[in-house]
Amino acid sequence: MGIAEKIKEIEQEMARTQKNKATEYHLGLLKAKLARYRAQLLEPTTKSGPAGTGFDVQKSGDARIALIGFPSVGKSTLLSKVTHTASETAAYEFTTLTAIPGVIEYKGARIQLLDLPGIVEGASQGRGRGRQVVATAKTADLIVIMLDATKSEEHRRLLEYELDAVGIRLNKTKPDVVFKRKTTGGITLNTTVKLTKTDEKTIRTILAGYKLHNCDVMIREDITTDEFIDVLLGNRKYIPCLYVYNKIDAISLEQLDKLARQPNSVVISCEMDLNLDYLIERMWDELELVKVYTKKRGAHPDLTDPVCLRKGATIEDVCNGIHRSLVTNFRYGLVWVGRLRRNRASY
Ligand SMILES: Nc1nc2c(ncn2[C@@H]2O[C@H](COP(=O)(O)OP(=O)(O)OP(=O)(O)O)[C@@H](O)[C@H]2O)c(=O)[nH]1
Ligand SMILES: [Mg+2]
Repeated sequence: MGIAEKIKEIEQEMARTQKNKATEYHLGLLKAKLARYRAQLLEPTTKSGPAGTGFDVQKSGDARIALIGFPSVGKSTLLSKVTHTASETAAYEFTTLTAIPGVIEYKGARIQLLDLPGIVEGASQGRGRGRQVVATAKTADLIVIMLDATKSEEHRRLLEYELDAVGIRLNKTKPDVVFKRKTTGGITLNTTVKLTKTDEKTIRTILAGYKLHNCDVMIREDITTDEFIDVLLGNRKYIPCLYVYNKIDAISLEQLDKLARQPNSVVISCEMDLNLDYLIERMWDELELVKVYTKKRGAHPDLTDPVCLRKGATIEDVCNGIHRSLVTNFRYGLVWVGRLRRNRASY
């Protein structure tokens, strides 16, 4: 039996199993097993070539945004509208077969927008170029899930499932759990909050399932069983995500209103140039880039040429953004803070 079938079997068993106190333990085991098989699926196999690797497109600019969606939702149309992609005059007349980068220049930053082939259900398990697409998505600073506003909402769920299956967590923060392996001493399990979505027994079962008999675990958040498995596997990517509904020229006002009110969603029409400026603004906000202007003593800073960095960047990062050798001779810096950005959590 192949890994894909094994995964299917476990998923079916999980769907059959009623969720209650008595089965929680068994479900925990199944979840751990599932996570292991999914990890195996992404490992390279000699037969099907190098799996789990993305398209070979060099990262450039200050951040990367990946466009993920079913075929024909308008990903390539969007790329051609908002970026200066040279040659591909009518790339959207053909279905996209590889990753095509474009650059958005906005507020002094250069943002790479990656147009990717459309994915279909089963992408994470290697159908079509799907696996390569989802692997590329892992390298992005922001994922844009592009949807056809005229099509079913089911598509959104399917795409989320495919990304989840390869370890991408959308719009989530890393669970607040400290996990340390040890060589001896057994398991020390501490919690600072009451666990309502999982329990100690399930957690110990999962640890045993991974043959982790010596470790320190400190849980500081009311996590789920899945989140605990994420911590153990440690290779999860926590990436912000915007849901972009295209083709709003073809739906009713009521439908449009409903879509636009969903969290993390933007409605657009590439064809009619509706809301594209707002989309870029939202993408920029989600990336949470910090602009740093350097200046000479006694002079005004040059406000046209910022060094763009991720949120949480240090002065060392600023130095490295200017020149690799700068940091070795660096002694101190003066920092003026302009505007504090709004907090994502309160949004
Ligand atoms: N009505 C309408 N049609 C659109 C809009 N944007 C794109 N389309 C049409 O949708 C079709 C598919 O567009 P593409 O940009 O090629 O879609 P894609 O997502 O890149 O497709 P793949 O590369 O096959 O994955 C084209 O015929 C576009 O003209 C829009 O805003 N409204
Ligand atoms: Mg395309």
